Amino acid sequence: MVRIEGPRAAAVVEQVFRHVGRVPVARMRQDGVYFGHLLQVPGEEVVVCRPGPQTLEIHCHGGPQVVQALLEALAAQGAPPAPWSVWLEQKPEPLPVRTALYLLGQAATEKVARLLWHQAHLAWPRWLEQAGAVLRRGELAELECLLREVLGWEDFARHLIEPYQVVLAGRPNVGKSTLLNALLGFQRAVVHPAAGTTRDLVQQTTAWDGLPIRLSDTAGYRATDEPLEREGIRLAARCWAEANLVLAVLDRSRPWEEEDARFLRAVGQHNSQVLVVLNKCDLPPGGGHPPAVEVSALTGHGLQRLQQEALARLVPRWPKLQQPLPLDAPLGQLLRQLLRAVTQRDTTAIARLWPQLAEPQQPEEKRPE
Ligand SMILES: Nc1nc2c(ncn2[C@@H]2O[C@H](COP(=O)(O)OP(=O)(O)OP(=O)(O)O)[C@@H](O)[C@H]2O)c(=O)[nH]1
Ligand SMILES: [Mg+2]
Repeated sequence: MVRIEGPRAAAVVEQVFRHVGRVPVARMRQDGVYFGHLLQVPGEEVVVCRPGPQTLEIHCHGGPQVVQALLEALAAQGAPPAPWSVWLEQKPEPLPVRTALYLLGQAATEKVARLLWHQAHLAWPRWLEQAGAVLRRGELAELECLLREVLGWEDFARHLIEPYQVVLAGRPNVGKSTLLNALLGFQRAVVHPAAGTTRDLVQQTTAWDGLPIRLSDTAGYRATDEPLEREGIRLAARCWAEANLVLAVLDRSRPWEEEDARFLRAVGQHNSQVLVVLNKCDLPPGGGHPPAVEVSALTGHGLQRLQQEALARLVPRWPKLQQPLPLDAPLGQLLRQLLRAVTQRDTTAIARLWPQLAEPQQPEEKRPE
């Protein structure tokens, strides 16, 4: 589908399309549908729709050659193709709406896409209208509440696009790499009975309940003099620290040892978000382990429960579909500035900031394509 927008849209389409009944495109009413032929591609039947006064759509069913020929014909009429991001920049939409539409192009799952679509078409337009009315009535305490509620979702909103970092940590041979592969559903990392198999970080992005998750497998944690392995362990510890959640994997088939306690303490020093996982529950228990999520990376037992528990830690609450979200850093920053102005009852700053949020804006710099 090729969309033609602008005051000359009908005149341009007239030069590339002929209606079967020879009715000029200019006479087409809004939401009308015409059937006809492309003039530049003999025999090519297309449907033309008019969703808006200055917007026409040409629906082709040919292959890429037909679309290419159509684009060239349109360009020759003074309607060059525009990359979607450039097209979006020109839309007279308020910042939150445009942000949602922009991020929609980066959504990695259907769930995120649906959420962002709702942000653009329902959640933000409704909120801006409601908050605008509150502001006009001068109810600043109410506006403050509305802003605080939106800003409460910053962490959730950030991870619609940026994956949550989930790291597999553990002593050598507990089955971290096997667990990574099992959680991904394909073999990403090398698995071997020898301890100290994984040295480097092995990362792969997946989705849990429609949210992007980056899983990292790390080198087994132990005291060693081997320089390469030490480097791997150093890298692992850094990865633990940066994670949103650490899955601390223990081997349930071996008896609990002082080394396990030492490992858990080390993880705890790097990150407070730790979920203990007892792997190899298909084997008889070694005994002495604290209660934790039990899985078998080999048979797949308990993996779903592990995912649910991990996700519950990452996302303690889900927003309602109509809840507006601070979708990216610039939007979050603007909302915080506005909140500060509202809290301080600084009407000059509010008058300056509110239009930046609620009124259609042209950005100063172009985003990358
Ligand atoms: N029975 C059983 N064996 C498992 C399970 N998970 C892993 N293993 C075995 O344990 C051994 C070590 O598995 P890996 O996944 O390489 O362990 P790792 O923790 O990544 O080890 P390093 O990379 O050395 O730190 C392999 O022989 C696996 O087949 C499990 O759930 N049950
Ligand atoms: Mg490994």
